[in-house]
Amino acid sequence: MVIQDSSIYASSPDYNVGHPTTQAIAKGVQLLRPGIAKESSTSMHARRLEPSDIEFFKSYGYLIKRGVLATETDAISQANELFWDSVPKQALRRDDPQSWLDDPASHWEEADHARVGSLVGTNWKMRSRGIRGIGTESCLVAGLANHPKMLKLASAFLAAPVRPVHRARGIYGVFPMRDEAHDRLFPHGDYMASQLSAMVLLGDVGPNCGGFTLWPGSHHRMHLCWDRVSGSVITGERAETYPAMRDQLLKDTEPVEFTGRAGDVIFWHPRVIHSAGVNRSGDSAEPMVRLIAPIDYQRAGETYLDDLEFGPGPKYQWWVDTRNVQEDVASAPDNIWFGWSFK
Ligand SMILES: O=C(O)CCC(=O)C(=O)O
Ligand SMILES: [Fe+2]
Repeated sequence: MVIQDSSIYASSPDYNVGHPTTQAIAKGVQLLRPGIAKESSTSMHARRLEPSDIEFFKSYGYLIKRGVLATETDAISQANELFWDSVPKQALRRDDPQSWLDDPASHWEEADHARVGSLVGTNWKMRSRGIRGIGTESCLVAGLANHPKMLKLASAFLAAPVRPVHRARGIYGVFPMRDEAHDRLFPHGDYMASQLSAMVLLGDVGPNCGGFTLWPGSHHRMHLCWDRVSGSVITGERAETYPAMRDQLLKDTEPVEFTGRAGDVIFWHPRVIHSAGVNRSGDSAEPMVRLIAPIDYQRAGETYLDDLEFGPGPKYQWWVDTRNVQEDVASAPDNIWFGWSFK
């Protein structure tokens, strides 16, 4: 049963800070410099999942599909308007880069973080609670997440019809900033019980402009650190192996950032280690704000469960549409692709 009434949890934090994925990165772990995310030879085929796409996704845990939603210019421009219209007191303005460059978070009062989503450093996760909260607007849900091309691609990955999406996570912005103290990646894994995740570009994003950044191949390395194949839970010894595996990955693997044009999509394996990128455009002639819509998919017709201890559910990760499912199985060395359309 998915609990609909979230009012009793209205004052709980967004995240479960006790979740093993949130353990700090060990001191002395040096992150490698990000490169640019690669494409499969068929990334330009926006309508189908080709065999070369599948091979690429299996190896690296991500797949770029160019231009899938490029024709959805109304939905994309409405999403951009929604973002800028939601800024408290219009303190950050779309056509006024000077308004963003000095500590954008200074404009958020205490109540704004809950009302329009938290802005920490340069990163605004624009979202809000409630069945009509930010993330549920039709430009995001009908216009992008449930667009027939997206549902078709998602079901080609998941070997089943996908459950229609009720909400995107929201709109996530990365502002440029001159203060180098904020020039950092925050690598982590999400615990949203998603079976397939996607980021849709809501504007053009060049290199070093805050592109969604991920560590290729990390889905393989992290698979056994989770209790089940897609669920949110990590217990027992895995609570220690998770951060150890992640830190080893960070030491030896070069991350890559997703660059492209409005309407391009990156599909990613939900166990991939990732981060928002660093937006250095503040020092360039054309400062820009990076905007994406993060979306999560799962198979239709499964038995969905709220997880009150780990999330997602009304208490933690309420902005996530995906849920744990009863049909999920224990993770094992040979079952990373359990439930996918390929082995
Ligand atoms: O904004 C991004 O690029 C990544 C956001 C993210 O990792 C998250 O919120 O889980
Ligand atoms: Fe994340």
